[in-house]
Amino acid sequence: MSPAVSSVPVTCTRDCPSACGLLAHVEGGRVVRLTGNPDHPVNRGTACRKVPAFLRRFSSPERVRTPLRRSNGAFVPVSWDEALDELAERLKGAVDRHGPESILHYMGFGERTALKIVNARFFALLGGVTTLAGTLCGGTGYAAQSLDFGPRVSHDPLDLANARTIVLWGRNPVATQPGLMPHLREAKRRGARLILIDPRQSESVALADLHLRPKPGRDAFLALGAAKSILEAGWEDRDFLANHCDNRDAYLALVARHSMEALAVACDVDACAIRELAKAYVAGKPTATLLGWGLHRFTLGHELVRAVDALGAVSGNIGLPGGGVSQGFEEWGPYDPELWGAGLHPPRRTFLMPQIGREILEATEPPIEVAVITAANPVCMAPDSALVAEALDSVPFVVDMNLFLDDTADHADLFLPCAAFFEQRDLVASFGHNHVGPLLPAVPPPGQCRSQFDIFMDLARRFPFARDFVKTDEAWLRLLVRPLLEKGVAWDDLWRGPVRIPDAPMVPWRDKRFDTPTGNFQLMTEVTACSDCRLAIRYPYHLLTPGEAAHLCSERVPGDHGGPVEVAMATEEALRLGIADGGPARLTSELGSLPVTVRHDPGLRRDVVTCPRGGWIKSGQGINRLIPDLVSAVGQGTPYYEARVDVEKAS
Ligand SMILES: Nc1nc2c(c(=O)[nH]1)N[C@H]1C(S)=C(S)[C@@H](COP(=O)(O)OP(=O)(O)OC[C@H]3O[C@@H](n4cnc5c(=O)[nH]c(N)nc54)[C@H](O)[C@@H]3O)O[C@H]1N2
Ligand SMILES: Nc1nc2c(c(=O)[nH]1)N[C@H]1C(S)=C(S)[C@@H](COP(=O)(O)OP(=O)(O)OC[C@H]3O[C@@H](n4cnc5c(=O)[nH]c(N)nc54)[C@H](O)[C@@H]3O)O[C@H]1N2
Ligand SMILES: [Mo]
Repeated sequence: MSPAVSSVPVTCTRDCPSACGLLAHVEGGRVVRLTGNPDHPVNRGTACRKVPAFLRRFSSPERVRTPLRRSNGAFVPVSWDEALDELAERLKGAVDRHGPESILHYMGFGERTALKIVNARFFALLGGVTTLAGTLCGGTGYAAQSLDFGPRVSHDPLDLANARTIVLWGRNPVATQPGLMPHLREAKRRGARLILIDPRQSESVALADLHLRPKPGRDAFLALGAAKSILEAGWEDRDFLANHCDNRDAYLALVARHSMEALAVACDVDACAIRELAKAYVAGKPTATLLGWGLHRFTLGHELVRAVDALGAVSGNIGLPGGGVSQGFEEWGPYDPELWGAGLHPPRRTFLMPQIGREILEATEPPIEVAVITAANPVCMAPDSALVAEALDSVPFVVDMNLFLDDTADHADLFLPCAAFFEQRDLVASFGHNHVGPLLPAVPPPGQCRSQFDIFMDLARRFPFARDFVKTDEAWLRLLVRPLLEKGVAWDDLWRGPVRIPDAPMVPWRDKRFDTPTGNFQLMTEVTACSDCRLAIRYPYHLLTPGEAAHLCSERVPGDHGGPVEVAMATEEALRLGIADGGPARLTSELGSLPVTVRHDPGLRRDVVTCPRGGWIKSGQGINRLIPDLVSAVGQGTPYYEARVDVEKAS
């Protein structure tokens, strides 16, 4: 018999770089509290404000507890056997009649644990279905950093202990990576200086000794300006530039081509502040730059990232403990690449995630017959939501695996209710640090909910490849973690608490040998001239839609929506338009318009309006109805923050 009271080590699987170690406190067969695991070296016992809300969310009446099949427009409960028999039939029928590429597997970011790799393998075994290329999240920055350094590697967040200056560049950890806070607070206590670069006064301004507010999408000019200032003062790292970089002359020519005044105008930060930033990169060394996901969301996002990488190089912060230009980590990096590499995605058709709506609608050879959506809410979160909804409605059979009936569920034919994170066994790596944490089933899933792993194993029993594929979670996990075991991690240790990936560097590129074709760091050589486009005249405001502290993307329930989208606008700009604080307005883009409430923000730039991402369409929000489905020039990312809008007072 298990004790009536226990605490089980688990790891948060929300789509957040923190991937915090948590303890699930179980009493009377229920998780009564989730708290930070004091043994986790990154979050160190802390837990963010969303954690108690998750607990309420997972036991809320809105959570779906039985499989649902749409019948005459409405969902009705069905048994698992009915649900999986029909799904198997549909999948087999699609393969037989139209080939495996008539099936789309849309894998979202709701959970990227180790066993999700096995779910994806199911589709590879069907013969290789249509999968996704590109990303709604961090593809641009990954691709940009990989051009400069070779495949992206970041400083371990524990290396922040060595930094004298920390630059949060387009990143907002107070809201979006609370698990990093112990390290930022400790750095501040030690006297480290913190600089925030963000067009808005984000929550992280509370940490900042200096806040620069560039015009959105213009950070490349700011970074070039800081580099120019360093070069003019003769403070550059000459050894690094001469011996470890390619393109030095072209980069220096690029910097020389622009006057400081022109650069200051281009990013709309005054030259004095740019010089102060330059000084922080040199006199304040080691300077750790944490690039955020805010920089990815531009068509030319790669230039922003590469210009900051180059600033790190010029200032001598690359390969330096406490320095570096860091961005993220690979969530599947610790697992066996034989299982998640090429074999996972045989060379078959891919659809661009940033343009998923039009990709589905335009597909002819073959058209999509079955779409299986796992841990995602694309109707709400992908750009041009109306087109995504239309696309799903054109697919004969849409399956949604989730916990809640969100905007995407409205377009599904079959809904399969999944387990929450502490109701299953799995392993969790992070896109924000180097630790792998355990997930143990603190309690069983409620009602008929099942883990996605379980669902795919049961589904696979209906296919001829079952013999090799159907295994226990433990058997699959042992295969997945082979590289960790080979590096000396003990299997049992993986289940006791967080384990550091043994060969993950604390300080990458210390030897100044880079993973590029020449072994040198690649300095950028071009920045696209900025000229405001035609759209800017009709739609004068940049629309930024960052994450909000209270919710993780669209993970909310209808009751969390307090009315229309709340848009922040510079106070003087709102007053100019005659819109009172809390007053109604219309937000209009080239795609349409939305009723909103305007909140005055004295700290915001006048050319920017912002609102959080993630509010549901059916609760009167759905900001992605206004955001066009562009693709970034490098890395197939999604330039959400390229969206332009107008604001008008509503009566
Ligand atoms: N609470 C909470 N946590 C989250 C999320 C959430 O929705 N809520 N989302 C999760 C996900 S999916 C991700 S990818 C991460 C993202 O985490 P972050 O890296 O923090 O990304 P964002 O919130 O998109 O944007 C960060 C900041 O970039 C700023 N920004 C926008 N445009 C520019 C620009 O041109 N230049 C500069 N310098 N800054 C700019 C925005 O104003 C914003 O404050 O957070 C994760 N964590
Ligand atoms: N306007 C705008 N839109 C954006 C962005 C932006 O900056 N601006 N940022 C984008 C970013 S960074 C991201 S990452 C994407 C996110 O895009 P999505 O991944 O589509 O969106 P989420 O809201 O994170 O949805 C995750 C879903 O997974 C479900 N889920 C959670 N845990 C589990 C589980 O264990 N099993 C299953 N089956 N489901 C589970 C949740 O209930 C939720 O519905 O959105 C993007 N959308
Ligand atoms: Mo993301």
